[in-house]
Amino acid sequence: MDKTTIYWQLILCRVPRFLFTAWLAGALGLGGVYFAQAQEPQALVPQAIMASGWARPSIADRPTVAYLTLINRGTDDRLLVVTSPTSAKIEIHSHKMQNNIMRMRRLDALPLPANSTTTMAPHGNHLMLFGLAKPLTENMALPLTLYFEKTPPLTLTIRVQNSPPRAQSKQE
Ligand SMILES: [Cu+2]
Repeated sequence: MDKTTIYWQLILCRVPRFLFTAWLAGALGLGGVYFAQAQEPQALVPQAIMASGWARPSIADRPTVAYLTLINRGTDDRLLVVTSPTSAKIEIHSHKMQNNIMRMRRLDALPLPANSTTTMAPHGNHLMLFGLAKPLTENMALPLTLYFEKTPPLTLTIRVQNSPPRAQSKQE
């Protein structure tokens, strides 16, 4: 075995391994760029948000409350506006204890983190329905349209009932 053969063996054993590592790193790097580019348009694709809920009967036409459960299987989003033909104005409220007093505060938006379920419930976040066209009575169907920051609007019908439903109404 002459010196040249040993030299080439070294080249073949060491250098290609180094080159392979460099190529792999480059390929992964390029792959990352490729996937980032490939994934970007997906943000424009509608994300799946499902909603269900219930509303409390109103006392005459006084404001009443509704509670939604929102399942976000897409990316981070926010609930911005809720409308209903039965209500002149709907606000998203938080409900917190402050100095032993329950306080409601209007929220500009309700965060809906990616891959999570956001639940409104008594003594927590809720919808406040103002200016009812007619009193809400038990078993009445209440249509709602939800407007999100990213996801297209979602219309659903929730039921008016005195207590939380066991099986909540499904998205339409
Ligand atoms: Cu409220």
